[in-house]
Amino acid sequence: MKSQHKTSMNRKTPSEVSSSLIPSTFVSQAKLEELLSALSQCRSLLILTHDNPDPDAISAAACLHYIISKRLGIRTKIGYGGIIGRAENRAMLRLLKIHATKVSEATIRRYKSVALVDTQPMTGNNSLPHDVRTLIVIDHHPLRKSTKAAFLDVRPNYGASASILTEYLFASGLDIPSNLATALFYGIASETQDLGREASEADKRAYLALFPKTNWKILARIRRPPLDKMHFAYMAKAIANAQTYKHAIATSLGNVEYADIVAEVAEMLLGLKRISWSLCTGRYKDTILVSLRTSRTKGRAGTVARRVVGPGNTAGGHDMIAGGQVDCAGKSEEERDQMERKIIETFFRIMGKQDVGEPSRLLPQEEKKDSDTSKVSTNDTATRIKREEVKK
Ligand SMILES: [Mn+2]
Repeated sequence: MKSQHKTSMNRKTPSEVSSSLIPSTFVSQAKLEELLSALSQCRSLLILTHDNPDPDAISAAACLHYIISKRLGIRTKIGYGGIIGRAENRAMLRLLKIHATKVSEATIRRYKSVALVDTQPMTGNNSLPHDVRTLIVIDHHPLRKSTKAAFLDVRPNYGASASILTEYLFASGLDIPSNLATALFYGIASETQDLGREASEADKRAYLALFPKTNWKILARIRRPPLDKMHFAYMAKAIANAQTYKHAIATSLGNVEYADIVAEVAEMLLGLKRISWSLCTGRYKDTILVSLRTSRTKGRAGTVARRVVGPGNTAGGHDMIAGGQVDCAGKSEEERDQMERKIIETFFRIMGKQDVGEPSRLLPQEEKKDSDTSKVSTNDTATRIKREEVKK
């Protein structure tokens, strides 16, 4: 069925695809009305994403916000629990004028109605208190048994939540502002690596539908944002600490100022020749964050991530991208270092199966310094840069 679909699509020119395939295969009006009627009793809505929202989550939330405010006039706010640190994501918010704010648990509790986008209750990557009910869940991660909502649209076969929301947007018949189209296009493009990673036919359809409305100049500025010195310090530390083992690479960042650098590093390391798995750890507040990437299309990275963090901790993901969290509250810095090391050891053990063998460093040690001094100096650099940035 899937391959038949593919063949028929290949025979068409792009314009035929956009005119014939898009309207009939997108979500129906009825589904959109179902979404809107779930909100009939509601006066204000909080759209909550995961704690460190990526372009997929940000654009999906912005799209839901747009549809709801235009169609129902409900006061709607986009919130997240963590921090948006990645330069691309900050540029996205700024250049596309998307308003998303950090929300505390108390703020979340003030809202009677909450919509979760690109995440689900109790996944460990969002700040929704476990006793707060969700009105709406729209996501593309595998459906959890515990996920309940008045309106639920979870499609694990989609590569991006932005693709799901694009369908609602087209079904709504509303004007599509260029900023929103650009956000959704970037959401799909970055989540699927330009349709090369975990993208389905549905993602391609959404991508094509948004293509003519995308602002390419703004998109180029989002993709190449100015980077602060911190970014380079993290990259330096990631590379200095990186170890390889068979077809896997892993590194630890220690304390980080923003969580999404952990995913950024995991993605960067996957670029190494002959490597098909990468992992990065970093500590943000009282959590050790784990980010996992693989180039294997059926890699079941989510399953590997759950084994890496171990029982009692949360993890999840798709075939090629996954993440997890390990609680480290009450632990000393030394114990936290040790926990990060243990995560990497477990990862390498999984990668090596029964085989023995030692991981080796990505880069040879610098000869003039011993390992400890070089480690301390990278730490110092990061701290010093942070101080400088704060002064500015
Ligand atoms: Mn996503």
